[in-house]
Amino acid sequence: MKFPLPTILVPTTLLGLLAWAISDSADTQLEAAPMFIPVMVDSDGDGMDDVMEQNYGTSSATTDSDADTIGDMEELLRGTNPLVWDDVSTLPLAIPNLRIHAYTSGADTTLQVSTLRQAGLTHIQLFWATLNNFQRVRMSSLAHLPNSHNFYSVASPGMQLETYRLQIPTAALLNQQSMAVAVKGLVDGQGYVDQIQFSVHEGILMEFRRDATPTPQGGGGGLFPTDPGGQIPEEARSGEVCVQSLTQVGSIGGGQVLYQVSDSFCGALPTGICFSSCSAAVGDSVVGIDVIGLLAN
Ligand SMILES: [Ca+2]
Ligand SMILES: [Ca+2]
Ligand SMILES: [Ca+2]
Repeated sequence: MKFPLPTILVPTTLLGLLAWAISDSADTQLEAAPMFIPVMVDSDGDGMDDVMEQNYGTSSATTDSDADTIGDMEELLRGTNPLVWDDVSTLPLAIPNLRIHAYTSGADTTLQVSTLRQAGLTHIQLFWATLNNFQRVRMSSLAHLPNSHNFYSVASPGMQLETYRLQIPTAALLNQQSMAVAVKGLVDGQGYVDQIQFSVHEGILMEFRRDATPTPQGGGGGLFPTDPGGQIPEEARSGEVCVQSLTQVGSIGGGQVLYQVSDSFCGALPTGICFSSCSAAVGDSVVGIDVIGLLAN
């Protein structure tokens, strides 16, 4: 069986940054029972919900998992690793940012839009894309769904962390094999956009993380299940993630780009999963959905 990754958009230059050791214990089968942790619960009040903390390996009992004085969610927005101690005296000053993250617990998936800013976040827009459809999501159509809007103080002088959370039925994401959600907004008056790309494999909702995924080893991108406690097929190996290098071979138009898998392997990353068919994907052609590209048209 080929590993279906029709939505993964991975600039090869980014994957060139990835480096980690292959785990010797990679053959361990994951036998975890499903865990249903309530969504939109942030026990330590750092702007990162408990399920999201579990997904990233951070602690839901302390705001600053690595005790470097920068909070866990603030680190994700600054691009530093919340699991690796950073010397704040040598770090560049924080700059504004806008990010979208997702996590699943049971039947619920939460989309979280987070911003690190001085003055404020305005003109927020959400966009939704599948292989056949691209649309702006009307906020009024989401008003009935559980949501929250919160503010947090942060270590960066003069800045504040602001989050919007929206709870949607996981089933709404599972009925598409490939999809992407983008957020666009003005942060301190400047335009920002971010997107999260999903793919469904054997009923599991997966997200692609392209940037510094927090791990004790450093970071990297790849496919991760959005539900840290969900059932995973027997062919999947826990503690690893399927990493693919994609080379662009053509443009289809309509925001879709054709890639060929030039490299594909299982790499050790806590909370990741890898399928035995991962490496068999080399040579496959895949279609990437680029919402940001669509927005630029
Ligand atoms: Ca938290
Ligand atoms: Ca920290
Ligand atoms: Ca850190």
